[in-house]
Amino acid sequence: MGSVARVTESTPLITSPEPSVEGFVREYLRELNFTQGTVLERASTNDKYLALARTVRHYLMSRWMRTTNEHLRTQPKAVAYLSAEYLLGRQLDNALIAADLTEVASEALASLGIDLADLREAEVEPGLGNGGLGRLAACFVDSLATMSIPAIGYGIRYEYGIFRQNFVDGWQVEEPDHWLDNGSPWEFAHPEHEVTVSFGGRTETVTEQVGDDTVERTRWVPGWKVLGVPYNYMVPGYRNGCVNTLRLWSARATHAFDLEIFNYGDYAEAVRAQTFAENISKVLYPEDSTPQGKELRLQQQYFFVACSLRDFIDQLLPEGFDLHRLPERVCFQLNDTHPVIAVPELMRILVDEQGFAWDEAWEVTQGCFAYTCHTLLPEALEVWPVELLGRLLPRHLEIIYRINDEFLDEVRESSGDDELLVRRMSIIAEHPQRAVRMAHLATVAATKVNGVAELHSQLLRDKVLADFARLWPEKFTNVTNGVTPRRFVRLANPGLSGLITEAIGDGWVTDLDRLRDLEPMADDPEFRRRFREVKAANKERLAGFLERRDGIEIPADTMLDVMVKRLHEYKRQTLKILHVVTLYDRIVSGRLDPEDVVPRTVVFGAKAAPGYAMAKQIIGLINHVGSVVNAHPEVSRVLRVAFPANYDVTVAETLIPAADLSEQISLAGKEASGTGNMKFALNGALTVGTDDGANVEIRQLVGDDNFFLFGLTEPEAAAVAEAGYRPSAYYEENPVLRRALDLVARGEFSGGDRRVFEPIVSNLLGEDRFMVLADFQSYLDAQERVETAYRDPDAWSRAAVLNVARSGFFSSDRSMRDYLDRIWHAEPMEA
Ligand code: RUG
Repeated sequence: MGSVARVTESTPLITSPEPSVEGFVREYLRELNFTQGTVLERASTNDKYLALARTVRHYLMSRWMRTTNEHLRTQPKAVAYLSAEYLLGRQLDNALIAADLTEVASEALASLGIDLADLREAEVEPGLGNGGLGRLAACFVDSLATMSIPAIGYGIRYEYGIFRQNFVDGWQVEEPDHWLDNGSPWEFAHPEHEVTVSFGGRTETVTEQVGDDTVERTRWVPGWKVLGVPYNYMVPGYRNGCVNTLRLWSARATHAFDLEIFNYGDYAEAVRAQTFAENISKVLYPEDSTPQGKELRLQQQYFFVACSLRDFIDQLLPEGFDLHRLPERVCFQLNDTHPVIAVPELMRILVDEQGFAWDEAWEVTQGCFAYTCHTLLPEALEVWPVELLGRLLPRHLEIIYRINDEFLDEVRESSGDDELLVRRMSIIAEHPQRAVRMAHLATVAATKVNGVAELHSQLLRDKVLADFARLWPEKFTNVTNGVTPRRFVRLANPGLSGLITEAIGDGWVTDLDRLRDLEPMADDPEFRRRFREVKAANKERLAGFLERRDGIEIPADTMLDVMVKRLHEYKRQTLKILHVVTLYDRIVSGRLDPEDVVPRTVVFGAKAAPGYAMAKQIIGLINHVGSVVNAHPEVSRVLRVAFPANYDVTVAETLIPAADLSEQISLAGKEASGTGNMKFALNGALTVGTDDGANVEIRQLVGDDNFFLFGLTEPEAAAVAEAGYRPSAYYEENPVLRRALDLVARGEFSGGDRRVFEPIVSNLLGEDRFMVLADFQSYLDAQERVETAYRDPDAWSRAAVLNVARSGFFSSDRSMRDYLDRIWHAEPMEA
């Protein structure tokens, strides 16, 4: 514990260069020649990009070192964000704006005949997350740095991030994501800080003499070990002198293990052992909301939290730190259930290694953890079979059992031995197999439990974790998600950023509430005209991007209707595609004159988990409908469908600023929050949405007139389900719905083959768990209102400007303030 050298103010630091064009050219050529080992004339685009990334690093480096030293020296209370996913997006532009270096770099490169825009395109984004949860973690670390909060992000350096999606005949095909292949200039490996992580084996009881007393202690005798090597990434705050650290762990075989096997001359076995160990950080699990019980995934979870706790204690605390005071120094924020195994790990460290009494250790542990739940779907709450957890982490299972025993005693005491309640709340589930409920463990251990939007937090309290909320009402709180305005407005939408800054100054970039000052501009015709110009230019930019990247042509002058998010039945991409089918059907059957249709381009972006068959079917349906619609001479004049493959942060940054209409159409009570919904509103798209997740707050803030609400509310949906939902009744009663579903069933979009989309049709008619059919008519009605509104460009852009002006609440800086006030109680460092 506490192996940190004492840090004093006088620790010498190299100072980063002052930004100037000549200076930048010098630094750049030095990187190109000395580090990249090439000359300008022979340098590939990748060489030039790598040299640029390294040059930009120079300008942030002394801030990073200073921030790190200040944290070590002053030992403030820190936030340690534990997350299995970080969906970072490209780093170059973010680093450039943080260091206020974009113009200098662009000019310097131009003087060497290089276009900055070309080098941007060379960067491969690290896709170390599946979707909203991972992107949220990336927004949060950005905001923490921008607000000078002492914080460290901990996670896994997956060698392969989220798969690359390709379409073959309209069906999703997954390919590995070789994101590290061309070099990764933003990371710093620190093998000297490697951590040993143990697995397997057994536990034993040993007797120790402590003074005059003989005490019995449990000891873990592990079966095998791996090493965790940390890679540090800079997390630069926006022009505030603070650069925090994101520390991602990579698994390696232990040296001793290798050597022993080598000594026996078994090279193949040594390589096998190495592969086995390194598999732990090989791939990101591609599930989102539907985790499958994979042993490797549990290994990953334990691996990264064991490394992170060890690292925090050994590297960030001073020599001899009294761990009783750990809650004064850190809050470990558990991002979903993935890192929850950190709870028994801290108990193990305190009890087994540090000799704490159980109660003392539990008090410290409870003071150090907080838990964020991100779901309402029961299948997304992780459970680990006792057999697996006991085999992989035998000591941790014992600790979990003891935590559970003591917790259930408390439940019995407070409930008068209500055994049904005890069974419901137990950390151990008995059916269908004995398993550890990680959400229960997290809730029992955490000082606070939060949901990610008001409605979500309320449903956690009232439904998912209701028994716990009754026992500990004060434990439950809400922190509505947010998104970083730096990446998703300032960087992604330079046109709008310029317009806003011209109107109200640039303070909004770090104080997004200031967007309120734009409200009067909504009534200024000239401002609205310029706002429309920006939107039109963003559509042109998108059209160029899709043509270059995917060979997809979209008209740049139609209403841009966008649905981008993971493919999941609860998110209801099916509802959107049924709307497209309905428009197609009306035009083809002559019931709707194309002249009366507001021309629109519907853009989808979505990856399906590779093992999620229905999601992949839906992707196939969207692409097949798209092909037929786009090929139809009359229909395609007013309706186009585009589905660029491999939706990622980079695509989002071009797509969202161009959107007119944001599709947020999940069944109410199923989407925890959503964060895409916030990005669209901030970029001046109007939402067509249900009363779900953060849509509720968006609508409240932007106003009913500037939002297209439809669909059942959560209590209504619950009542329909309670009464026995019969989707076929909607089909029978609604001829428009019937025609749309019949077209799909008849094979209109599958070359006449009825079998292709039969699983979708029969699922909708038979079960329809997410009530697509129940909400269909209401959705069509909302789309009619959308069309009417869009016909009046002036009124539409007024509503769009109001969306921007009233969405400042959705900054992740505000989310951080809420976490600080309600959960973390940490303070910013002085600039
Ligand atoms: O599905 C949720 C989104 O509603 C939410 O906005 C996001 C961030 O809070 O997290 C998503 N999520 C949930 N991703 N994985 C899970 C599984 O628990």
